[in-house]
Amino acid sequence: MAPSATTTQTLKASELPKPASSFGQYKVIASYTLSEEKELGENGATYPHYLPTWSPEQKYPPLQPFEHVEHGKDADTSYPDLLPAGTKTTDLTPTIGTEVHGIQVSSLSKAGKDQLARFVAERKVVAFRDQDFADLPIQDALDFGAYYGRHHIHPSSGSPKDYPEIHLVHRGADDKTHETFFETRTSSVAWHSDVSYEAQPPGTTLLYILDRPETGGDTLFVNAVEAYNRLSPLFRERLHGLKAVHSGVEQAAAARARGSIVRREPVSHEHPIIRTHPATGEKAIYVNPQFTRYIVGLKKEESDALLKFLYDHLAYGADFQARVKWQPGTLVLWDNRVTQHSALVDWTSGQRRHLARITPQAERPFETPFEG
Ligand SMILES: O=C(O)CCC(=O)C(=O)O
Ligand SMILES: [Fe+2]
Repeated sequence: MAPSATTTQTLKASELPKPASSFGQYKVIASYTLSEEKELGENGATYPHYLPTWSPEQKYPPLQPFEHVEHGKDADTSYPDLLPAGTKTTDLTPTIGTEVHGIQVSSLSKAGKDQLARFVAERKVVAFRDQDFADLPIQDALDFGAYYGRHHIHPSSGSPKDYPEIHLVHRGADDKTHETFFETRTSSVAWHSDVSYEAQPPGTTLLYILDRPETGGDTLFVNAVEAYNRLSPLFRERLHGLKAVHSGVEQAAAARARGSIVRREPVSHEHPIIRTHPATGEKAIYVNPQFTRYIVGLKKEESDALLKFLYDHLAYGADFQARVKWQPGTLVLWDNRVTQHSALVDWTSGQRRHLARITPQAERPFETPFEG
């Protein structure tokens, strides 16, 4: 008989293939060595003071509860200060995403900032073009963001020197990590809601571009309210009252395993799997495959199956998702309570991608009763 192309082989334990990491390398969760020559030299980063640093001296105690003030509640929903005459808005899709031209977010009045929180909660993600955020002193950008809540300091991501409140996304020029990443993974899509393991996860969240590839590196968003509304009333009713555990332990362990820093010891928290938005009253699915571990009270197989259904439902819902294309000067805000997002690593041009996130924390997730 002709030899089969595939033959059984016996492997020693040391030769066993390594399982793919559950943490995408596209997401900066651990330090790496920056190529100073590439990042600081000619054609280096446009905003070198925003290059990532990881300082082992940055050690913080556990986060304490604080009272969140939801400014979106106070907003005039005709948006006179946020979207005055002459502003151009274009919806990216019917249920999620709007692009805005013609206003400068950093100059908004208090009323305008309240309207911003509400508009973002309603539209889920909003891209403001031609913004000056990247050119402001970092402290001014942080002072603006502080209106929406206490700054979250990420346990392990890179931050600009002396500004641990800024979370950086950075892929340097000529970075080749995608080559190894796609040896073990078919796709870079990794849906998540940011740091949902915290007791009070972020709400109104800001992300602005510093450097970008000409094409590629878009960010995907999904509307978790619409995802909830698409479910049958019977199914929605069953989800109410359930809680899930979200854990930051594995992210911290991955950072440590890579020799990186952990600024604060990791935590886990239980959150309702359907949460209500404090300003809009909308209900959203609040479980995500990066940080949610299991549903409390279910057996493992039951919890795994239900979570997989919810993750797939969110991931397949291209008819309630939006894709943001970054342009120089783009500032994106999303409401992290009612959306999930994913970076995309789909460019191989070796062009730098560099973004800064400001991450105000919000209320402890709460649920209101099923309404049919
Ligand atoms: O790089 C991106 O597009 C988004 C990264 C991300 O998940 C974040 O900053 O929260
Ligand atoms: Fe994120």
